[in-house]
Amino acid sequence: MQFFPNVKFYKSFLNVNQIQEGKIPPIPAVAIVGRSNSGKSSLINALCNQKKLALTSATPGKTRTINYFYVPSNKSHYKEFFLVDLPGYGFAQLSKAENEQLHYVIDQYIANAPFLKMILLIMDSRRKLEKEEYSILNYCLDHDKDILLIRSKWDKLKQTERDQLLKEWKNEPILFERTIPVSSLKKIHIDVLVKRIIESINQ
Ligand SMILES: Nc1nc2c(ncn2[C@@H]2O[C@H](COP(=O)(O)OP(=O)(O)OP(=O)(O)O)[C@@H](O)[C@H]2O)c(=O)[nH]1
Ligand SMILES: [Mg+2]
Repeated sequence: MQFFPNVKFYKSFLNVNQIQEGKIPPIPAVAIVGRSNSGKSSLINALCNQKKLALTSATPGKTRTINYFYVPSNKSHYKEFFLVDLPGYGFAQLSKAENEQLHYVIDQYIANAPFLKMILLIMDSRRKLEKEEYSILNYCLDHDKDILLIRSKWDKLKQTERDQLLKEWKNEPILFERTIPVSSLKKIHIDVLVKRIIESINQ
């Protein structure tokens, strides 16, 4: 599979309390979480091979709600599931209180979302993991949640820079086995990620 066909917008929610069991279909969710402007919405579009399914922008803070997208089953390959676009954290123009509120929404989502099967933690390939990423990563590892570390905007790097980063990442085996460098723009490794998501959904 190269991408997920026929994906449709399902619903937006302000927080996890609005996403109650019984009110949404009991099917797995795969959520994309990461810093503002890291490429979450672009990744949804690349995974679904659509241009404007999830709204993207060069201005950070575009996605402000928890957006659910419905992925219909592909009978022989995978069951139906939701792809979830979360608001980004760490957006400098927000006040401290607003950023704390965003972290609260995201943390509550990760801890309490019904049927949450997998988390895709996305970050710009050129950035180092910071306390926010370690906190999400450690939470998922401690709570036995399936997590992948998606390194975005891989197209922006020269081959020598890619080689250097891959060498660095290999020094952290637990992270490296979960790491997938991708480009939503140039469709690099989107098929690899599709495969990993299907494996998780079918488990
Ligand atoms: N070169 C390149 N640019 C990308 C890629 N993915 C995203 N971008 C750009 O990065 C910017 C932010 O992308 P979004 O997908 O809106 O990021 P987001 O994480 O959803 O941002 P928020 O909703 O604000 O949290 C846009 O200008 C995208 O075009 C990529 O793979 N390569
Ligand atoms: Mg977004």
